Amino acid sequence: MVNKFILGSLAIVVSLSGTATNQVSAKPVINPDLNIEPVTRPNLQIKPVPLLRCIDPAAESIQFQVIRRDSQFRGRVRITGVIKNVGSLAYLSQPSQQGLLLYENNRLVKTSSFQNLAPGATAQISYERDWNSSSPAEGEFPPTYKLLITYDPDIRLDGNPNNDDCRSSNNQAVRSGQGINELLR
Ligand SMILES: [Ca+2]
Ligand SMILES: [Ca+2]
Repeated sequence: MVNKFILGSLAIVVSLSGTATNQVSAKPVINPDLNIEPVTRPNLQIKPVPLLRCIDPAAESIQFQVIRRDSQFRGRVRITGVIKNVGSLAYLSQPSQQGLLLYENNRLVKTSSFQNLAPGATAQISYERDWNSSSPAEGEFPPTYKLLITYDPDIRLDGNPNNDDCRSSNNQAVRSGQGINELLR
């Protein structure tokens, strides 16, 4: 029993030292056509790149879905805005300090709120309406949808660093309603 254990341990040590030897014995490859001396840098170390630790709710997508079809061109559609915390830290806040807005052209058609978002977690806002892809207002000149994340103006001064979005440039998404026409034709 003891001997087996010692043998097993020795095998692991031999195996590990073999791996280590392979790593440290790697030598720089020098092009023999070039008459240069290899540069020796014994103290050179590769430092790991620090991960960006960041709380980052972002407007991820605007999705279209036909929820009722009345004819080839007509139906009822759902427009859904999706946000996602694309950062590596959780978003932790109080209710009503942050919200979602969904615009159809310049008209605000839906508001919604969200609160806490773990890294990778999502929240949604949805709006439904009738649609006729053979009409001028929708088929020929479809409206544009815009999803916005909004915050209280004083959210950076509220004493809670866990609700401070590290990047505001990704808090908006825009998509043409032409995508709905492609579903109703
Ligand atoms: Ca804050
Ligand atoms: Ca953001």
